[in-house]
Amino acid sequence: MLTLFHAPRSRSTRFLWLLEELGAPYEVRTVDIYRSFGNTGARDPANPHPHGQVPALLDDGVLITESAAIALYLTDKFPGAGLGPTVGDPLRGPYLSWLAYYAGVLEPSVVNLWKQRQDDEDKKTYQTLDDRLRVTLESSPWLLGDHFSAADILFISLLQFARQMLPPHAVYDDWLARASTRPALARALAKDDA
Ligand SMILES: N[C@@H](CCC(=O)N[C@@H](CS)C(=O)NCC(=O)O)C(=O)O
Repeated sequence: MLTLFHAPRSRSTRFLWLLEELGAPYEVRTVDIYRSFGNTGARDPANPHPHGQVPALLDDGVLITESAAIALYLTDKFPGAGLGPTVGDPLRGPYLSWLAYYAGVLEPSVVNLWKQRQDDEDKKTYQTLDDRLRVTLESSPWLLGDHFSAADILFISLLQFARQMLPPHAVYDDWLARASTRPALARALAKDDA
């Protein structure tokens, strides 16, 4: 059984979405977390994440943390759902590249944006993100072409919190609008606070 350790309106909400997309059986354990905005909450002893954060996923006793790792783990575990190209698929390389770029390049800059301590490197990251995403989404509906994937979930869920990291542009509005019509997202949002 999969157990998602979750806190409402946080980075774990995206995994409600992915798990709903996958049609995977799972249970949710809602835990408290420290939230620096508002200085509320606290590390929850019931949360197995080594840093007291969410998301954390337990799969029959195996702990997986970090959004990009959880996305890859889940799409590999349920390949039939077609939400992440598997080894041997020519799209595996682009898929891994988007996941690693999300975690290694974009996340640190977005944290700086939230903490209002952006420097020139962060601004360069948003510029290159804008260039790269625009080229991709002008020619295809999703990051990997015609097929929606967990990579879209990572980026879109971040954009839902930090739309200001990219300039206004129809290509982004259309991408977010396409995602917002997905029934799995509606189911996830209904469970987010439940
Ligand atoms: N790099 C981690 C970031 C996880 C993270 O920062 N989660 C926030 C919630 S959105 C959290 O748990 N904060 C509580 C804390 O840092 O103590 C990931 O993507 O999974």
